[in-house]
Amino acid sequence: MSVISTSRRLRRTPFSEGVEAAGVSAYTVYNRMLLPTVFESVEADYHHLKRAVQVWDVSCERQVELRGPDAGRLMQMLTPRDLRRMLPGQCYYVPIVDETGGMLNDPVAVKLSEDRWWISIADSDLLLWVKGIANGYRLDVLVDEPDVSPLAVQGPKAEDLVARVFGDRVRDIRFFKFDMFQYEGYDMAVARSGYSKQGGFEIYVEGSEIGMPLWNELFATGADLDVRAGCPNGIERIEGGLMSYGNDMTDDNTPHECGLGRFCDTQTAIGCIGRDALLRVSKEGPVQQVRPIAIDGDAVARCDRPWPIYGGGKKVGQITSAAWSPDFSINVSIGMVRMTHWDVGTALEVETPDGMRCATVRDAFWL
Ligand code: THG
Repeated sequence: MSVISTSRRLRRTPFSEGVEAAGVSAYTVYNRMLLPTVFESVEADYHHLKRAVQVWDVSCERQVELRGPDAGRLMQMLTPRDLRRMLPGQCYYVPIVDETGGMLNDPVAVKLSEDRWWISIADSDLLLWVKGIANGYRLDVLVDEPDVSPLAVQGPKAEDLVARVFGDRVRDIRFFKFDMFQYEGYDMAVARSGYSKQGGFEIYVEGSEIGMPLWNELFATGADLDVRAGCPNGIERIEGGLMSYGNDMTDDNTPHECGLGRFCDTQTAIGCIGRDALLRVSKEGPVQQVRPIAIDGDAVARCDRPWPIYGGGKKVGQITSAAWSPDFSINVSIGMVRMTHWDVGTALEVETPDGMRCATVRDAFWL
């Protein structure tokens, strides 16, 4: 593949200078912003992430801010997850659905206070949908994209590194909760969350100008922890079953098809715009669903288009993400599979770019 030309439309981030100095070797585009995908190599980055600690420029996880008396009401209109028991200081993984129950995004909702929320979005133009709803329903709420850029610190040594910079109080933050900290006079929400299964934190950096000072401090303070620049890792996230919007799911899928039924309370999520549609489809249940799938043979190619899945000679689904896993010595993948072939242990065939491969539906890759 050739290179992508940059311009003002492809936004840099407050940390781009540091990412470049650290020797980034590939980017993708996410919410019209640069997102690093490789530093040393995807495999070297993977081993390092599981062993030490990495700092990730995930500024592309843009925030849609809701501010005003109707912020909570608007938030509940967007998702079938029941938000009534959510408290300030909590983060919720929330499916966002349209009027047909189709997935528009799968962000993390951050409740700052009753009338101030951030929606930390995956790769789709959610701001436009949210502005449209707020204005169409004449809600008393401001909707915009603030100058907030998440910086993730991930890996087994993440807690030690973040504690050195923000103090031991970060150790008390529980999974999917956040607390407020000061850095050089700037208020920052620090959450225990992130797009890996290795544990870690996300720092919501408000004010681009404080980005590089914080970046540099993390590296200076963590030298003995072997801290390196990293990024969401294509192998590790498939192993861990973390879904990628636009890859593993689109607006053609319901949350239930995406395996996100556990984040839906469609009966009680009063006000959710897709509620009626979801109540209708959830009566019968989904006819296809996302599954972890092991693909036999040596390392597969990069999955940049869906690979057809066959069962008994008929097409029964598609693989949407795949990678060779060094730790499990199999190709790990995520696919959407028809009900007739989604049981654990079902034998399948996958049409990869270099030929047919045998494959098996798995429970999870670590089982
Ligand atoms: N962090 C923040 N914003 C984000 C992401 C993130 N925006 C884009 C993208 N990632 C959104 N998608 C996800 C997908 C999975 C998770 C978070 C965001 C995730 N899931 C855990 C899981 O499925 O095991 C835990 C979910 C839970 O139990 O609540 O972490 O990573 N700020």
